[in-house]
Amino acid sequence: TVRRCICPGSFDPVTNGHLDVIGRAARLYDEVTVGVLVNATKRGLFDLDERMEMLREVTAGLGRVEVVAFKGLLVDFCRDRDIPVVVKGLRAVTDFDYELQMAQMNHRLSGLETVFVATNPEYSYLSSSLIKEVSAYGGDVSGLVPQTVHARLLERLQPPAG
Ligand code: COD
Repeated sequence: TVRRCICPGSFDPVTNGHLDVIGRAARLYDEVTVGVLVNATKRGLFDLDERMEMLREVTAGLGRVEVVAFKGLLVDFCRDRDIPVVVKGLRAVTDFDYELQMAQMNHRLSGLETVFVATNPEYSYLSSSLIKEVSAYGGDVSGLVPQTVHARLLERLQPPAG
């Protein structure tokens, strides 16, 4: 049998921290679905298509990783696709409360299991929102996001010269 898992998130945009978790999930499971949340109320810096395009570019080399949008409850999406496990990265204690709540709720709703991987300390302070904030004020985030994301951030955030 094929062992499947999902790495869900907003990925606005994908960071090296996300990529670390996705890569490790790909080594633990036969197939990884990267589930990109369609959030109608929260407008991101990048629209859904851009977020998915960046994810596809940076996961292309991993194999057996598919990038799919989902809306509604994660448990419903996982039930439809026969995915029994969520893989999440735990960055620090600050993640713990919320992640534990979601894991317990998801388990209660459908029996969906959550597996946590301890994040690479090199990237454990990274979040998409911090990346956006730092680059918006001209800070250098190269090395913290994949090259293609870095290029798009510069293009998106810097006013054209002249
Ligand atoms: N290092 C390692 N892992 C990281 C890092 C990092 N630096 N940053 C983020 N991650 C991992 C974490 O596991 C994180 O949870 C995941 O990547 C996604 O991060 P984001 O910021 O892109 O995504 P979030 O936090 O906006 O995603 C939240 C979900 C989409 C997973 C959640 O809201 C959800 O499941 N929504 C669907 C609706 C639902 O079912 N709600 C009820 C939940 S009980």
